[in-house]
Amino acid sequence: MTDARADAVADSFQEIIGAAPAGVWAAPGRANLIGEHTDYNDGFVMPFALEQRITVAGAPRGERTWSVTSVNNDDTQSFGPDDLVPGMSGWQSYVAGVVWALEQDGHDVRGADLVLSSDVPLGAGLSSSAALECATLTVLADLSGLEIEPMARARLARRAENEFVGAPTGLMDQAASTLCRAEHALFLDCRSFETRHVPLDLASAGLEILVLDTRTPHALVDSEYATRRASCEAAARILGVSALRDVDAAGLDDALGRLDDDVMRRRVRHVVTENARVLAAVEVLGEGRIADLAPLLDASHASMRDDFEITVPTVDLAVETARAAGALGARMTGGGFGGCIIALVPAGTSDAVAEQIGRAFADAGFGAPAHFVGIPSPGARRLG
Ligand code: GAF
Repeated sequence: MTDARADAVADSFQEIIGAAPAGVWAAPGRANLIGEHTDYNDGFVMPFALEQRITVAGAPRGERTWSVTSVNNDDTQSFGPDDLVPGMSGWQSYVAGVVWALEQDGHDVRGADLVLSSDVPLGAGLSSSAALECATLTVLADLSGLEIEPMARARLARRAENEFVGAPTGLMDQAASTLCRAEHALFLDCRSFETRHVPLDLASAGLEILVLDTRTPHALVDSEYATRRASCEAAARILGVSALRDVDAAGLDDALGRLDDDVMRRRVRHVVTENARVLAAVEVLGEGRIADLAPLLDASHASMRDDFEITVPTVDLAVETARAAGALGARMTGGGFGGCIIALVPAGTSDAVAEQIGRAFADAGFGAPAHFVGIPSPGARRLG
C-alpha cells in the first residue's frame, strides 16, 4: 500500500481489533461546481469529488453485528440487526443506515469490524455524511460479495440518508462520492440518472479552485433545507408539473405569472435559472473554456443570495472579497446557511486570496476561515 492515510488506518485497525484488516477503502467529500438545490427538483448538478475523504479499514465478523470506530473522535459504536431502526441517533446512524438500506434492497450484509478516519471537514457543506455512507457501502458490499453498480450504490446511500437518518436530501452528494473521476466534474441528470464525466483540467488552464470554509456551522437536518424543498414541491403542484425540472428557461415567465406568492416565485426562478446555468457550464467545459465558468459561478451565487435566500453574511463577504482579490468568479457551494465557498482563481493564488478573505473577516468581527485547493479526485474505491 503506498497511500499514507490507508496505511495509518490499517495500523489503527490492527491496534484496535487485534488483527490485520481484509482491506482498506475510501470515499471522498465533494464540492459542487454548480447546480444548487436542483437535485431534489429532478434537475441538473455538476459536483467534483475532493481529495479529502473517509478512509476505512474493514474485516468480516463471524456474527451479523457491526462495530465501527472513528479514529477522529476515538469512539466505538456497535449495533446488531435489532438496532436497525430508522431514526437512530449519533454519527453511527450513517453506517447503520447503509446496512439497513442494503437489507431493504434484499442484500445479505455480513457482520464487520470497521475502523475509519476522515479529513473531510465536518459541518462545512462538503458532504462528510455522504462520504461516510458511501465509504460504508463500498466496504460492506466488497466484504459481503455484493455486485451493485455505482449508480445503484449512490441511490442506496441516499436512501440511508433520507429514510434512516431522516435528512430530505437529493442524490448529488452520494453520486459525487461514488461516481466522480480525477480531473473531472460529474454532470448528473437527477431525473434520468444520466451522468457524464466532464473534463476539468484546471492546471492546463492556469487556474485552480480555492475552497474556503467560512466556519459558519451549517445544519443539514434543518428546517430551512426542508422548507426550501417543500416550497419547490408546492410550486410544482400549482404549476401542474411533477418537478420544477419541467419548467425551462423559455417557460419561466409564464410559470412565474401563474404563482401568486413572491417568495415562491423567487424559489422557482432560482431552480429554473440554476438548471440552465448547469447546462451552460457543461457546454463551456466541453469546449475547454474553463475561465468562462466564472460568470456562471457569479450568477449562481447571486441567485442563491437573492432568490433562494440560502447564503449568510460570512458567505457573501467571502465571495465578494474573493472577487476583489482576483478570483474570476465565486459562489457558495453546498446546501447553504454557512459552510464553504468555491472561487476560480489563477493557479498559485489561493493562499493570497484566502488571506485577504481572512482579513476582511477579522475586520467584520467574524472568526478566521480555513481553506485548501480543491483537487478534482476519484470517487469511492478500494485502496488495498
Ligand atoms: C445538500 C444536499 F445533501 C444535496 O442533496 C443538495 O440538495 C445540496 O444540499 C444543495 O444543492 O448537500
